[in-house]
Amino acid sequence: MDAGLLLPQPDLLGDRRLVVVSHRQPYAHVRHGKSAAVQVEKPPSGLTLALEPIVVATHGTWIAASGGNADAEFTDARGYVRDPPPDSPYRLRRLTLPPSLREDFYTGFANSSLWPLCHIAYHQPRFEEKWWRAYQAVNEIFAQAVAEEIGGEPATVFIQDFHLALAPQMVRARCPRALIAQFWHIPWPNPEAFRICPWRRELLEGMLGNDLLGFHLSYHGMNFMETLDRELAVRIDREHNLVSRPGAAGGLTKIGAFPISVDAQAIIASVTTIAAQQSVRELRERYARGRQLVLTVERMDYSKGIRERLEAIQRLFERHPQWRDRVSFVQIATPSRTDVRAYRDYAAEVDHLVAEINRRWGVRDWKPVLPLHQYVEPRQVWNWYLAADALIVSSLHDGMNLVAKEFAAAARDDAVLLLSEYTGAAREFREAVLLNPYAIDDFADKIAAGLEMPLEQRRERLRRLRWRVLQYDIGAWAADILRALRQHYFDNHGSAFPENSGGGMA
Ligand code: ADQ
Repeated sequence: MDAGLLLPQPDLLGDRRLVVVSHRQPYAHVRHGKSAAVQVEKPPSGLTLALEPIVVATHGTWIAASGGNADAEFTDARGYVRDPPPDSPYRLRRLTLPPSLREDFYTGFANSSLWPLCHIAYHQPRFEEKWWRAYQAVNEIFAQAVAEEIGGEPATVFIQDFHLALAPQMVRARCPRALIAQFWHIPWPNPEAFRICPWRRELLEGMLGNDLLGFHLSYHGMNFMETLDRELAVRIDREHNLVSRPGAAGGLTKIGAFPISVDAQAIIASVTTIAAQQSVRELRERYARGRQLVLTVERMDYSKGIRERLEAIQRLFERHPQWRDRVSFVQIATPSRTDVRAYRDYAAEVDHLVAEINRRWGVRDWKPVLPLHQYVEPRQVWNWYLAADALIVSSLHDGMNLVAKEFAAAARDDAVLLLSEYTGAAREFREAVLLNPYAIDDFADKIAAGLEMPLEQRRERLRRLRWRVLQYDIGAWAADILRALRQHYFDNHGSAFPENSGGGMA
């Protein structure tokens, strides 16, 4: 993929270096088995797939926590990867988090406190003092690494997600010349939901270290400002979405909405190759066998509504018997956060439900649900999209949902997208069949309606969805954020970046 094409105006950064900071690294060195060769693996994360092209296009540096079991063999003493793989040609610095902090930070505060706190999916967050301490300590480690990377330079620091809510303020304290932006990839809940967090003020203060704070939807940004209004003594300019803290160090924080997207051109280029077409034929021969093939792709996560969807599939067979033995549901779900008990329990429940449906409704050589609970290479995921007659996204709450957008790029012209109305993507994708995953009967009826939709309507809807994802792709998202950051700087300083000599990023 030519990442340079993705960012139409690379000089949006001026001469500032770009440093991307995320907990998850964009790729890991992994060895499966003692004598096996080391593989470079990219995680099934919307976040890293979205950001890598931007770092390549801007010749930036990425700072992230080490995660692969063979990472150390490929990094120097300071944690820099020695020979980056050809498709990830940029500087990656891996931080080795102390084992004593790792679990409390990641399994604890990030995934058992903040994730359920921000997703209103009726899963109760837990708060433990030691998790919080680890979260603070890990955020300090990241901030220190940024300071080592940029020193006193006027760089642009782009921090990712809910793992690093405190880092912006910590970076600001160490690097006063840095321009700091953060993108929050998950929803921001309403103030009532957020106020159960014992450390809510500290989190909010950390995030006010940003010059620019982005959410997928303006609704999330409004929730954030409402939360600030309740919790901190801030001044909020709702006309311009600006927040200031009288007397506090740092400046104004601009809040913006930037709906993340995908590299639609790269996906289309990949699925139109001969190899992809061959793979699609094989997938259909093996998994559809003359039936409708309905696909789902997600991490194994309770917020994705997998249990609700399986119940809706049962209900489909009860309410619409004409679909028995005529549709196969292929469920691609990567095991995720398996250190968290709630995730292990959820995966076991999903397995149980799948077995029950297959026992009850399976006939001869057909099982209605085919679970593929494994990681699948991105290009093969895209082939699956092309092989499918329909895709269901059943999230109970989702910041955006990149799977829906990838499907819109890759799918056949007559394929159907069934999309939970509680995803950020539903705000843009009006042509999808929108569904409420909590309303099981209606969910089942929507699946039937999607499968029975007249051909012309399917084509028209998919054409529009594809247009949307081509119009606003990942490059447009990145350019919008960088442009907003620059505009914000201009509004506050009355000039574009002063250190910009107009030379661009090359
Ligand atoms: P996620 O919750 O991880 O992302 P999503 O946006 O759907 O959800 O991105 C998942 C990515 O992983 C997609 O690119 C998908 O293709 C890939 N993937 C999923 N399952 C896979 C599998 N079994 N094998 C291989 N690849 C798989 C978070 C937020 C979202 C937000 C993104 C980006 O929760 O709301 O859209 O970040 O901001």
